[in-house]
Amino acid sequence: MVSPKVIREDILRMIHSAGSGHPGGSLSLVEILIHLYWKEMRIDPDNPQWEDRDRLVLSKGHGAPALYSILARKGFFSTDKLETLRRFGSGLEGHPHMQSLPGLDCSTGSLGQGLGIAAGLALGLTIRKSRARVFCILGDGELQEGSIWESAMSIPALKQTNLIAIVDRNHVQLDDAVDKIMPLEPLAGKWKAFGWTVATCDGHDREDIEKAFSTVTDKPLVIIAETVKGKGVSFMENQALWHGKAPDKEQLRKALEELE
Ligand SMILES: Cc1ncc(C[n+]2csc(CCOP(=O)(O)OP(=O)(O)O)c2C)c(N)n1
Repeated sequence: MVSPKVIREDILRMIHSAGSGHPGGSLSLVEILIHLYWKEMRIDPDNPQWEDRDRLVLSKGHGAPALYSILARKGFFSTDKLETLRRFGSGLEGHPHMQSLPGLDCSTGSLGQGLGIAAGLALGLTIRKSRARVFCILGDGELQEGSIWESAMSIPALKQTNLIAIVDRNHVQLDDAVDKIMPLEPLAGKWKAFGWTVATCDGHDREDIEKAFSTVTDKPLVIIAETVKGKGVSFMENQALWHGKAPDKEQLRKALEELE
């Protein structure tokens, strides 16, 4: 299993080299993605189009650097490609573009759309009698999009238990705290009221994450993962400033030193 430190180093180096990107919401995703790709999902990096693979919809598409690092470390493509983030024609678009890179199951970036797309994918798999599951990662700021709640309503109504939603609850959105802009609490209560089973976990603690994913239920499962935006780099942690800003050379050096 890859170490979170390796993924965090990749994220920081990629965004530095691109000169733009989203470090905060990429760093908060690391342990969740490691769990998914190393413990949870049935995938085959040698056969990215395998029909019965589990799918991931990264609805908060700006977290792409974390996903690209995971896919490269998992063997979907060479790690040498990582430094081409956001370069024209590289395939590592600022937001995931599924036709440009192996291992991507969905193009995202426009917030609010991923849960509906995941519901469609899950329905298609059910119709084909596939055992594959669909995982959908949502940002907490993203939950302010009304379209999320249409899907949150329809997924339990259609008994789509082959779909698991994960909320990256890092409490900060683009330019301020989520709860200052539009409070979400009681967040677990909202999902429960819509017909979901809710599990919560520390989104940086691998055992706790594993426990949440093992929740046994006959309803669709949503995991609210408590995370820290910018996790691992002290000057980025909980700072909206680092939502969408690349570290310069000196900031990168400091950040990598901290990860050591
Ligand atoms: C429809 C839409 N509106 C606005 C944006 C611009 N935008 C990108 S990230 C972001 C904040 C998202 O906050 P959150 O979901 O909490 O992301 P995280 O903190 O996990 O990075 C916004 C407003 C977008 N990508 N799509």
